[in-house]
Amino acid sequence: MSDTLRLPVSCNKDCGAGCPLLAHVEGGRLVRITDNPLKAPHMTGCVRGYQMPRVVYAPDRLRAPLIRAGARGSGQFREASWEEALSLAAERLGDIRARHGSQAVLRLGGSGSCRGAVHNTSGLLSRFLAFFGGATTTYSSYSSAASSFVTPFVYGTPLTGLDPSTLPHARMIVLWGANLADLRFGCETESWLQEAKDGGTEIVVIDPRRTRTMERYGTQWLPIRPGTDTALAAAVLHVLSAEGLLDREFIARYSVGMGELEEYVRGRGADGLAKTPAWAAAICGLPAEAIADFARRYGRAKPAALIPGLSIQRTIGGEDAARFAMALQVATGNVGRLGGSTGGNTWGRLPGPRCGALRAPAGVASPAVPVYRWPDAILEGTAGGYPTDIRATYTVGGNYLSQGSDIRKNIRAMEKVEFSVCHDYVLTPTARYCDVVFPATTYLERDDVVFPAGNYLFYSHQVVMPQHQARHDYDILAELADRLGFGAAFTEGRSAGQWLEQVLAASEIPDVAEFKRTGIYLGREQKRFALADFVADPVAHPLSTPSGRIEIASAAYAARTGWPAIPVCREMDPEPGYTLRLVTPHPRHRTHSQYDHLPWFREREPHALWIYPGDAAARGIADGARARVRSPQGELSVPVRVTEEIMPGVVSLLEGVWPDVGADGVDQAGSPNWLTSTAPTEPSLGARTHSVWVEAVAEPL
Ligand SMILES: Nc1nc2c(c(=O)[nH]1)N[C@H]1C(S)=C(S)[C@@H](COP(=O)(O)OP(=O)(O)OC[C@H]3O[C@@H](n4cnc5c(=O)[nH]c(N)nc54)[C@H](O)[C@@H]3O)O[C@H]1N2
Ligand SMILES: Nc1nc2c(c(=O)[nH]1)N[C@H]1C(S)=C(S)[C@@H](COP(=O)(O)OP(=O)(O)OC[C@H]3O[C@@H](n4cnc5c(=O)[nH]c(N)nc54)[C@H](O)[C@@H]3O)O[C@H]1N2
Ligand SMILES: [Mo]
Repeated sequence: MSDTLRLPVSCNKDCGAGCPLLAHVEGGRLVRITDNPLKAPHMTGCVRGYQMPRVVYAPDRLRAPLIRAGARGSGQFREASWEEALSLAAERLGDIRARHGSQAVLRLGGSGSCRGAVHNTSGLLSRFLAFFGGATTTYSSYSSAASSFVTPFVYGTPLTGLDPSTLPHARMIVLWGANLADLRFGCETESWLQEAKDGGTEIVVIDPRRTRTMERYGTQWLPIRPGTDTALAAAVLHVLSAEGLLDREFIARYSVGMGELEEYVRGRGADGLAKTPAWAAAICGLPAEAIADFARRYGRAKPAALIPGLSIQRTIGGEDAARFAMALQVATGNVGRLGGSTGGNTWGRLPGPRCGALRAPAGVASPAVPVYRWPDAILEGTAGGYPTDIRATYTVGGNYLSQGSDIRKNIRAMEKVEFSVCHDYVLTPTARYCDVVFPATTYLERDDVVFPAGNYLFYSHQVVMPQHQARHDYDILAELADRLGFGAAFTEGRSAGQWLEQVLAASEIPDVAEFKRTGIYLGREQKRFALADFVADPVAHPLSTPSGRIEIASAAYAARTGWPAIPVCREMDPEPGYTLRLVTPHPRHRTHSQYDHLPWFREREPHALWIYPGDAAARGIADGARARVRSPQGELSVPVRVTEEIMPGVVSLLEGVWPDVGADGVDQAGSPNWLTSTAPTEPSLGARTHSVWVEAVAEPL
C-alpha cells in the first residue's frame, strides 16, 4: 500500500481568494500542493498556495514560546515552556485589567488567517477579548475603509459584487486601478478575464504602472497619476453629458442626484469649473484626446463592467474616487445588468453559502479607533481625543510594524505600552517588539472550513502535525482564558474540532462527509451580479437608501460628514521639496508581509524602486544601482529598476517588505511604510498609502 495521502486543503489567507487545493503527503511529510482535480474548470490556485510547504517547514519557524530578554526590537528572546509563557501573559494581562480596566488592552491584527470558520485570527481574538471584559478594538480596514464607508450611502448595501463568470458578457471591462493578474481576487477571476479577452471584450487598464494585468489581458493602457482618478472620472462624465451618451432613462428610473453631479462636471457648480478632458489632462497626466476617446468608447460599449481596484480609494480623496466609479456605471446604465457592474467593491461582495463560524458574543462594549491610526491612539490616548489610554497590545494574525503606515511611529507606540503579546509562526518585525510570542500553527496543521470569494465553500484538512511546539490560536487563547477565569465561557466546553463539527452541522451543506472528501461545496447560483432585483423591479425591491434609489447625491452623507453630497475632485496637496508620487502596491509573491522571510519568494520578485527613465536620468540614478528615497516620515535605501512600465513622475515600491533599519535611521530593506504617514483620507479616516510624496537621489557611495 502506498503511503501517499491526497487531501483537499485551501489557503486561509487574506489574499482575496481561498482556492481549491490538494495536499500530497508522503510518509507524514507534506511534499507538494497542486490544484484540487475536483475543482470547477475556471478555478485555479496560485504560487503562494502551491509553495506552502516552504512556509510549513521554514527553517525560521518559531520552535517554542518566547519571552523577551533584551530591549524591545533587539530580537533578544529566550525560549520558555508553555506553562511559564502562558502564566506570564495571563498575569500581566490580568494585572493591567485590574489596574486600568480591560479597555487598556488594544486588539491588533486579524488578517493572517481571516477566512476560516473556526481558526480565524480575527474572530478568535475578538471572542477572547470580549470575555476578557471588552478591549479597545479597531474599526474599518486597511483594505477598503473609504469605499466601505461611502458605499452604503450610494447603494444602501455593501453587497455590490459580481461572480466573475459574468465578465465575458461585457463588451468592455475597465480595470480601474485593479491589478487582477498579480493579485488574487477570487480563484476564478483570471480565467474568466481570459475568456472575456478571447471573446473580443475590450479591456482598458487604468494604472500608473504597466502591470502583468495589462500585459496579459489589457487592450489599452491608460497611465494615470495616482490619486487623480476623480479628475479622470469627472472628465469622462463631462464627455458623456456633453455628447448625449448618458443613459437618461436609467438615471431617472433608478437614481437621484445625477443632475447635481452633471452640473458640477459641466462647470455650473459652485466652483464654476468645467471638468473637460483638457482640464483633467493636466491633472492626470493623460492626453485630453485619450480621455475623450475613452469616454466615448465606454459610453457606447453596452454592457460595460467597470471594476475599481481598492487602490483608487487608498488615496487622499479615496471616498470620492469610489463614489465616482459607482456614478459612472449609473450614468451609463450598467448597474444590475449581466455584463455590467456596480462600479463598487467587487470581490467577495455577494453572500456565500450559509455556514456558521465561531464568533465573539454580541453586546460587549468595545471602544474602537480607526485601524489606520492605531499608533496615534496609543501615543495620544484620551488626551488626544481617543477613547482610551492603551497599556497593552494583543496581536494575532497581523504584522503592523511592517504593514502599518509610518513604521517609526509604530515603533514608538510599541515601545510605549507596558506589555505586548503576539502569536505568529515566525519572528516578524511586530513579534520582535512584543514581550511574549506564542508559536502558532499554519492552516495546514488544522482542519477548517474556508470561506472563499465566491458562492462556494472549501474544506481544508489538517495534513501535517503541528511543527515544533506550535499550537492553534484557539488553544493558546483557551489556555489563557482558563488562567484568567473565563475558560468555560470562551470554549463552551468544546475543542476546536468540536466547534468545527457544530459549524458544519449548522451549515446548508447536505452531505458533510462528501464535503470533506471533495473539499468543495458549490452554492446553486454561480452567475450572480449585485442589484439585479432592484434593477428588474425598483418598486418591489427598493434600496435601503433614504430615497430607495441609488444616491449619486446623498444628503445623508453630507449631513453625517460635512462633505459635499456629490463626489467632487480631490487631490493630495503638494509637499514642498518632494517631486515624485509614490505608490505602494501589493506583491504577487507575498500576501502583504507574509513569505518575505523566505529567500525563494524574494528571488521571484526582486524588490526595487520602479522609476521612469527620464526621472532616473534627471537624478543621476542608474538601473540596478541603489537609491535613497525620502519622505517627511523617513529615508530608505533600495535597488532601482529603471523602466517604462511606470509613468513619468511616479515611483513604486511593493508593500510587505520587512523593515531593516540601521543605526543611521535609514531602512536598508526598502519597506515602503518607512515613508508613509498615518494622516488618513477623510472623512473615512482610511489608508492613503497610494498618496505619498517622496524624493529620490542616487545613493551616496
Ligand atoms: N498576491 C496578492 N494578492 C492580494 C494581496 C496580496 O498581498 N498579494 N492582498 C489582498 C488584499 S488584503 C487587498 S486589500 C487587495 C489590494 O488590492 P488593490 O488595492 O487593488 O491593490 P494595489 O496593489 O494596492 O493596487 C492595484 C493597482 O492599482 C495601481 N494604483 C495605485 N494607485 C493608484 C491610483 O491612485 N489610481 C489608479 N488608477 N491606480 C492606482 C497600482 O499600481 C496597482 O497596479 O489585494 C488582495 N490580493
Ligand atoms: N504601504 C502599504 N501598506 C499597506 C498596504 C499597502 O497597500 N501599502 N496594504 C494594507 C492592507 S490592504 C492590508 S490588508 C494590511 C495587511 O497587513 P497585516 O494584517 O499585518 O497582514 P500580514 O502582513 O499578512 O500579516 C499577517 C500575519 O499573520 C500571521 N499569520 C498568518 N496566519 C496565522 C495564523 O493562523 N495564526 C497566527 N497567529 N498568525 C498567522 C502571518 O505570519 C503574518 O505575520 O497591510 C496594509 N499595509
Ligand atoms: Mo487588504
